[in-house]
Parts: sequence; structure tokens; C-alpha cells
Amino acid sequence: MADVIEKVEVLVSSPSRNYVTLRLTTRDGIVGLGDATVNGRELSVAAYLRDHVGPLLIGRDPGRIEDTWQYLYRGVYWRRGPIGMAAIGAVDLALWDILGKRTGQPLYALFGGRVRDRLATYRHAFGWDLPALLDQVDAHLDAGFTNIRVQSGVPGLEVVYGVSRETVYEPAGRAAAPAEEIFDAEAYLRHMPGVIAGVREHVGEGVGLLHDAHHRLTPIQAARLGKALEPVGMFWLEDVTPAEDQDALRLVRQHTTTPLAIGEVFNTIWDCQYLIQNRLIDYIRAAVVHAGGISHIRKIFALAEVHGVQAAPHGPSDVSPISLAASIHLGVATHNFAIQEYMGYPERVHQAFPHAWHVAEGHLQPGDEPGLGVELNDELHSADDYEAAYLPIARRRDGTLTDW
Ligand code: EZ4
Ligand code: CO
Repeated sequence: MADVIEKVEVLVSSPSRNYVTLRLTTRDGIVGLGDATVNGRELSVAAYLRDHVGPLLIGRDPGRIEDTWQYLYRGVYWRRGPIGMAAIGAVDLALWDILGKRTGQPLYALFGGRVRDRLATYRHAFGWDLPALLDQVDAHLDAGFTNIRVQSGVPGLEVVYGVSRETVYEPAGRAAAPAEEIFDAEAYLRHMPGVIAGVREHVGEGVGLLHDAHHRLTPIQAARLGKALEPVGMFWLEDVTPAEDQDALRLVRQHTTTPLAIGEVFNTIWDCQYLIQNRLIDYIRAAVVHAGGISHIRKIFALAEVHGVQAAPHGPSDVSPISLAASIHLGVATHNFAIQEYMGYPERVHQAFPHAWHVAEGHLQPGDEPGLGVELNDELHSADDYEAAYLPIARRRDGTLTDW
């Protein structure tokens, strides 16, 4: 007799930052975990899961993963969107986790086995000025990492997204409303190419350098930045223009050979389709949980493979260790998976989500535990209540809002 889902728990907590975790338990006692965290909108996904999805899961066969995905996607008139897709993604992760545990296999084995021995990753380095940035770059190189995202302060701006004056950094600030900052594209464009060239000069060849512009440039500004960075030989330039204005990247592409990455805000294959089919990007950044889970993102990766685009999922601290585990299992088993972002977590997050995945010689490894290989330390995970936290908002000097 097929197993059935008996218990659905939606856990909202804050082991140093907010996470929404879905825990499914079957009649046979198998537990599956899913991540449902959408940074700054955590409670909406939790409500979606609690009020609308959870009740539909009780009594279902956990082995019908694709059918459940289709049921939760097609069965709802209101399709797509970050909240609903993250909720479906959480269910999908938990069902794959259950399948892995039932069969005693790590998920990468169920995806067809390894195509690579280890998964490339990149770390974040930031610094208010070049010496501070180079200190962080050196620390990552010393730890064995060979790909680094570099972000720096900009003269004339008081704060810059992605850059902290401290050594640790969390993008979302705890407060009842988002912090506001001023962004000046001209000041940024004048300063940034020199900083990144300085990093290249310091590290020499053979280190992958990445940079994230957070969707804040106009197409022609983005083209100028890509062109200015050509001598540096970037691994990629990320999120140069607003992700939904997809033809903007055609203009950028016409002007520069700097590789382009975008898509961390995408949540379905239909968001990615135009950019991939028209080869307007080199890397697709959708995150496993935000793009409907393993079942759906595998279709995005397959579409990308057809068109010579590589997978490089989002991996900041707001993608929980559960979702990161899914990404790492996919990473070692998917041919066109290029690199996994690994921003890292505060120590308390590692303890709240004990995980088999790990870093070895500057690369990620999924470990060999069945399923996703992540557990929940209930006590630590639930010790701190959710506290509202938001990504900052940026305005131009005239007061209008920039994109992300
Ligand atoms: O803005 O994690 O590539 N990483 C990033 C992150 C994202 C936040 C969104 O929740 O761009 O800083
Ligand atoms: Co980004």
C-alpha cells in the first residue's frame, strides 16, 4: 500500500535570520523538509501553505511528486508569482526528500548520478574601499575558493547594497519598514570598473571575478559597464538591468562580450524562456525553491541546455540550507550547471539545519545522506520568533525608486 502524508507543519522562525520551513511526515514515519523562505515576504508564503496547500496534502501519496506539482500549479486558476511558486517549491523539495529517504539514496543519485566530482562555487567579498575588499578576497583565496563576487563602496554614496562596513553582512535589516538608501548610477559607473580592475591586478589570472549590479542600470549604462570590464575578463556580470525588461539585455549584448547572468527573481520557466531561447544571457540564476522546486527547475535547466545557457542558482543567506542542499544535489548531477553561489550562513543557521552538504577544497559536495541530507534542530530552529526584516529600498537622487 502506498504511503500517505499525515502531517503538514509550517515552521516560521528566526535562527539569526527569518526562515519558513515546511515539514511533511508520512504514515510510515518518513519526514521530508522544504524551504519556503521569500526574503521580506515570509509570512505570506507561510499563510499560503497553512491555509491553502497544507490541507490538500493530507492523505496524498508522497511518491506522486510530479502529479502533486501539477495539481498545485494547474489546479489553481492563479498561476505563477513568487509566493505561490515558493510554496509549491517547498512541497516539491519535501516530497523529493521523502523519496530519497524511502529509497535510501542521496538525491543526486536519483537525478541520474554525478556528472562531476565536485561543484564549483563562488563566495562574496565586499569592502568599503579597495584594501578592505582585497582583505576579503584574500581570505576566500586562502580558504581555497577560486571564484569571488566583488562589491565595493562608491565615493559620494553613504551606503551601497551588498557592501557592509563590518566583516559580516546580511542583506535584510530587521525593522518594521525597509531602510532607504541613495543610489547614483553615474558615481557607481565612474568608480566600479577601476575597483574590479584593481582586484584583477591583485589576484592575477585564474580567479573568477563576478559582480552584481542589482538590476539598477539602464540598458545603455549596463552596456557601458560590460564594455569597461572586458579587459578584466569577468566570470559574469549579474542583474545589470531590471529582469522583467528582457529586451534590455539584447541591447547590452550588442555592445559587450562580458558574460551576463540574471534571473534570481524569476519563478517559472516562462520567466526564463525568452532570455534563454534568444541566448540573451549566459547564466540563468533562478533558485530551486523560488522556481517551484526541483521538479520545475530541472525543466528550466533542460531548456537552458538546449540553448547553450548554463545554470547558476541564487544562493544568499535567505535561501535556507534545505534549498541550498537541493541545488547542490542538482549541481553535481546536471550537465549544464556551471556554479553555485554560496554566500554562507551565520553559525546558528548551520546548527539549526544540520546538513550533510559541505565545502571541500573550495568546492561544494552534497554528502551521501539519503534525500536532501538536511535535518532540523527543532530546539534551535524554533528558539527565536520571526521578526520583520526587509531588503533596503534605493532611490535615485531625485527621489524616484531604482529597480532591484
Ligand atoms: O539581493 O538575497 O546574488 N545575490 C543577491 C542577494 C539578493 C537577496 C534577495 O533576497 O543579489 O543579495
Ligand atoms: Co544577485
